[in-house]
Amino acid sequence: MTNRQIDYSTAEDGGGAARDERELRRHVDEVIAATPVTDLHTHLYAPQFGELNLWAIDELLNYHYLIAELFRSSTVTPEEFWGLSKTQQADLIWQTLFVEQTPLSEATRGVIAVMSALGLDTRARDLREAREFFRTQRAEDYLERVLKLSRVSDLVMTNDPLDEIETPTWESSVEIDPRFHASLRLDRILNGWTEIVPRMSAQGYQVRVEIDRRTISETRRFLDDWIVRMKPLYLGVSLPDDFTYLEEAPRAHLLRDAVLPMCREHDLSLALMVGVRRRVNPALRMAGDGLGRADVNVVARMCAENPDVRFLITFLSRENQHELCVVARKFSNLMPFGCWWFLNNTSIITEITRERLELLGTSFIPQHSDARVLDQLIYKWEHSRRIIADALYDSYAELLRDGRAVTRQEIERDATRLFSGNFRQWVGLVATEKVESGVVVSAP
Ligand code: HDL
Ligand code: ZN
Repeated sequence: MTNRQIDYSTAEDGGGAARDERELRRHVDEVIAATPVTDLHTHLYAPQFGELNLWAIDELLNYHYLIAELFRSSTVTPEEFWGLSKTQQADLIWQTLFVEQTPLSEATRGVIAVMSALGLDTRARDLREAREFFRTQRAEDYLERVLKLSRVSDLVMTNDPLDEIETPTWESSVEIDPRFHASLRLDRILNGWTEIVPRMSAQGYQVRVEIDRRTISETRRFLDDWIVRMKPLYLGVSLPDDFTYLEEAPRAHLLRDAVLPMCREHDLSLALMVGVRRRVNPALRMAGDGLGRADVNVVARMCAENPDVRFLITFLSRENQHELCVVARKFSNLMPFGCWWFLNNTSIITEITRERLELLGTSFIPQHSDARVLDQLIYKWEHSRRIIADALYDSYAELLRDGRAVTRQEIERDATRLFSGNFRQWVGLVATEKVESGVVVSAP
């Protein structure tokens, strides 16, 4: 890594007017490769959460993206698949998608990228070598190796205060790895109120299916207690494509009278992830969700009605992305983030990142991993860094053609803002690291 300060400023500034776009490309690639990431949305868990912390080849291959792809190429039915053990499922997925076929999808290429990064045979006929490798890994050493390879300095979990497997860890006094930050996920409350009332009641909160004043105050007490316990960086919820916020159903009532007041009281952002159509094919279980185009104006209305709340917003439909950029130009309390789920593919990340740079400059968060298995950080961030580097390079090259070069420091500033600064500032998380002259340094 060179520390040589290449000054791209124009001749009149006295700097060396390096017009060599190859030099520019090299500096962009070096900076993007070295810049630490704060991964704002994952389904990973700190090691302290035990069985919830998923890693290694059998978990990698049982990713629900791969399960959905399996059924397109296998005669095995979902019912038969769910009857197999996890290792049998992984063997079937490996044989079907990686041996009998060329792994060209984002999710299959991702497994290849992880295996390659770990020095494993990516053309193996079976999983014996991979399983033997992981059997010899100490969990804590492997965690450090994955965070180093992916250059993820911090990540945010998706935490559910009504998940009976997760809550005992929060209720114990165990110290959570400080690199794993919490977010408080509200899906069960906002999207499944009727079903969740008994479980909230069992936790000692006098809530009723019919939402009255007492239920609202008890829901706020529930949120208050879990915010104090989890110290989340934000509150989050996924919402269907037909979300309107105007409906009188529990969701809008709870959002308006319980959740948004809590955001204000605790100065917490609200992450809205809009456009999921749950259980399009229930037989596929977690792999059975789909998407739909949503109404971005609903989010615009929420930003307008709640100017004192900061929103983190992502949509699941490609068709909503340009609208989201335009709405973000209208509301400074809206931070667009990520290329979520079915958008997390090279062709679409490329399109979304470029239209965001063109419409928003660097005032957005380009990506989150949504990783469910620790090892996925390696490929999800390698793939996205490559694409973001291309988009940034082309933007700088355009700027150069328009008459202004960039310095190495400006590239580092922009990359730090995109990969961590925008998010950390939005949620009030003190910056810890940034890249300066090619070296990762602690931020002031
Ligand atoms: O609702 C969400 O947070 C989604 O990301 C779902 O968890 C989905 O199953 C997923 O893993 N997408 O990547
Ligand atoms: Zn997710």
